[in-house]
Amino acid sequence: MRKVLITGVTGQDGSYLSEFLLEKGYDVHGIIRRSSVDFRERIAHLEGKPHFHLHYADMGDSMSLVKVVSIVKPDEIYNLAAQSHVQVSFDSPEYTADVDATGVLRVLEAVRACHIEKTCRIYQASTSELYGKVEEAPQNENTPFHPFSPYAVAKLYGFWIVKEYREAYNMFCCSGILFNHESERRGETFVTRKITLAVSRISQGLQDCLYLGNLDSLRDWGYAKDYVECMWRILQNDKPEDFVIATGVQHSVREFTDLAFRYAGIELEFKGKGIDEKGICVKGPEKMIGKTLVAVSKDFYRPTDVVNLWGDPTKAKAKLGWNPSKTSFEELVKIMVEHDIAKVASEGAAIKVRTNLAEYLEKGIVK
Ligand code: NAP
Ligand code: F7E
Repeated sequence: MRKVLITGVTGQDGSYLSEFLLEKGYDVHGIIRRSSVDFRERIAHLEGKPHFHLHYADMGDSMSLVKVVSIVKPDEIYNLAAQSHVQVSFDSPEYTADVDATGVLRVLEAVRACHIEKTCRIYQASTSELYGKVEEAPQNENTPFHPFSPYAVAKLYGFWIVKEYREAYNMFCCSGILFNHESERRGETFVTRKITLAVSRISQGLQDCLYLGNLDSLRDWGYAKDYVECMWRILQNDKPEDFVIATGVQHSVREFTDLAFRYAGIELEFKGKGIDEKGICVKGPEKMIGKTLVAVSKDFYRPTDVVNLWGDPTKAKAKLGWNPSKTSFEELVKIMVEHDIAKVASEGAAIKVRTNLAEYLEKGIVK
């Protein structure tokens, strides 16, 4: 039975990848970090399965990583753990560098320290944020990098150290340069999930208005469930290579918002420009008509923003046989809205009382 170690197993991608690899017949080991509360919502349904195991370690602690690698002796490692929020990387740049840059080095060195570098294949979660202030569109494996946030700069180190270990030590380690991928398990402060949760709350009378930052920002959004399959395919390739994983289709934050509201039965008209732009309800429940349901807040603007991400998945299609069009943009938005409408219907009132998260998000206290 092949053994796999996943860092970031509690995250969006880690949870889908665990499900995928368990179905493929792997013995799946995941790294979790110590916390004062046990809150592992995304993998709760996997805990207790005979081939799903959890180990404590931290990306900031090389000894803990060496210990887990020496116990598991994995055939494959998927390094997904990261401080993954771009805005947070402006607030905590040093921590982001430690986890997202040096953390990658710690994983590679743990593999060498355990003498499994000839047999263990390593996947590194690289990102389209590396293209940052883009120099061409669409972006492919040969497009120059121009990182445009502390997160992207840290991930650039991760990308290059993986390439260096491949060349210096002949290790099978490679990067998936993944464009944004979303799902009903996406963290609640990333823009897509923030939108689908807000749409669900607004449509159920639990929130008045959704405040966003740059509505013109363009992203190539795919479905996370489809993308984890590609991570696995990258490690099954004959030789270690880096791949762009994207849908090849681009949409703006405004388009995502508009469509999400439509799936909840509300039509918007966007009026005004920049900070003054508003999304006004023109069709939907009577009491909402004419109301501003979307507004722009400077709180959600970034010091530098990446605004034109558009991936070219030609290489992944040709060499890995991966299908980038499995889930369309429209299907993705629908899946997320339908999920969140049901979630808010069952928990909405409780959420409001418990944390006022909707209000925090609305006022920009949580970004
Ligand atoms: P996510 O939901 O934010 O999950 C991040 C994971 O990393 C969580 O399991 C988190 O654990 C763990 N982690 C963070 N700091 C850690 C530390 N110091 N030690 C151990 N574990 C730590 O991210 P995701 O969306 O699944 O993304 C997975 C990876 O792909 C990340 O590296 C991200 O940067 C990269 N990426 C994501 C996208 C995307 O669109 N989703 C695109 C390109 C690349 P806790 O649960 O304990 O916080
Ligand atoms: O922002 C704009 C924001 O935070 C997308 C991570 O998984 O994908 C993710 O990073 C865009 C940006 O994701 C709001 O300015 C407008 O232009 O959802 P996001 P991201 O920054 O693209 C990449 C590939 C990763 O690697 C990362 O780990 O949307 N935007 N208004 C907003 N963004 C947020 N979060 N909140 C807003 O209110």
